[in-house]
Amino acid sequence: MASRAQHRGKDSGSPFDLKVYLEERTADVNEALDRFLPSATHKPATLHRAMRYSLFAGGKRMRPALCMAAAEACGGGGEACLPAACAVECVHTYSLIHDDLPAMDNDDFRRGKLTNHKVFGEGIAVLAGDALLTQAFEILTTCPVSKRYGAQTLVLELARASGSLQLIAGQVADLEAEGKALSTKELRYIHERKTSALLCCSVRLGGMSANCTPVQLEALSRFGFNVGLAFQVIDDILDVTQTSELLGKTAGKDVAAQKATYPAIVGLEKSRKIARQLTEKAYAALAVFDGRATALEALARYLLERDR
Ligand code: GRG
Repeated sequence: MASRAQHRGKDSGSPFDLKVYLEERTADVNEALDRFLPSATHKPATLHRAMRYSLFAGGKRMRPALCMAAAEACGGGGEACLPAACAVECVHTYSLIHDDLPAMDNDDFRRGKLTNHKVFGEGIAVLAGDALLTQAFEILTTCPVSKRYGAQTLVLELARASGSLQLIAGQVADLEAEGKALSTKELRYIHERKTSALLCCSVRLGGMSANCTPVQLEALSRFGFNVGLAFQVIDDILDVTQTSELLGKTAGKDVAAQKATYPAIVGLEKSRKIARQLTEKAYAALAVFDGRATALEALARYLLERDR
């Protein structure tokens, strides 16, 4: 099956339209996720319904989009990058389901809908998260491999980003920091792991799916790392400036939980400045792509300027 990414966009000669780009890539990812996941009626049906409930609840699909845009910047894209794009979205969705549990952030709303445990109960929500994490690795094994990047390299990439030194380390530090005054250095440690690690992994896996050169991989790492940090700073800002309706999740939770955030530590204006500076660093990393990273650049701008 040819992806929409191959039908339109990068070679069409028309000016780049991020809205159309995101619609097309999201449609491709949604179709692929639907193919990769067991059907909602497959036994145990409750579990598969719960996995699909959160996965198709209307997330922004930023990690898959970044993954696909990175592949395209390296001359790849299309079907070849879809397994990596779907794998990172499964890990991301698992982390949100677990993050929303009463034992963690205890949230009732996510992606504009009731959280997984509110609909299916805590036990099934834990298991749906576990199953999505495992599913991510199964999906990743269908990624075409190249001389430079074998299956082991791809699996290691995702395992490291989601493991106890990155994503989960960030969540642990976040939990342990509640109610404490943090320095910006300590807050950055959390943001690097909780958010930046998976965004960085998304673009790296996209590059690997396109057999990128070591120089391109290094550039994607710098881009992903900085965009990831900017993403979390903006997320902190939106938590205090936007409504729950617009965000699709409970706004103002960071303040209520006395969480250390950039706005709480340095104020809103300085936080906006930091997000802009991080985005500038991300743009600078794209120089090696010689104008072929239009989608990555547009995504970085969109993430900086987003209102939800
Ligand atoms: C292992 C029990 C256990 C839990 C793990 C790792 C973890 C739980 C949670 C960390 C995940 C987390 C909430 C990170 C913050 C990153 C972030 C800003 C998420 C929101 O991303 P968006 O805005 O969400 O892209 P959508 O819904 O649009 O996909």
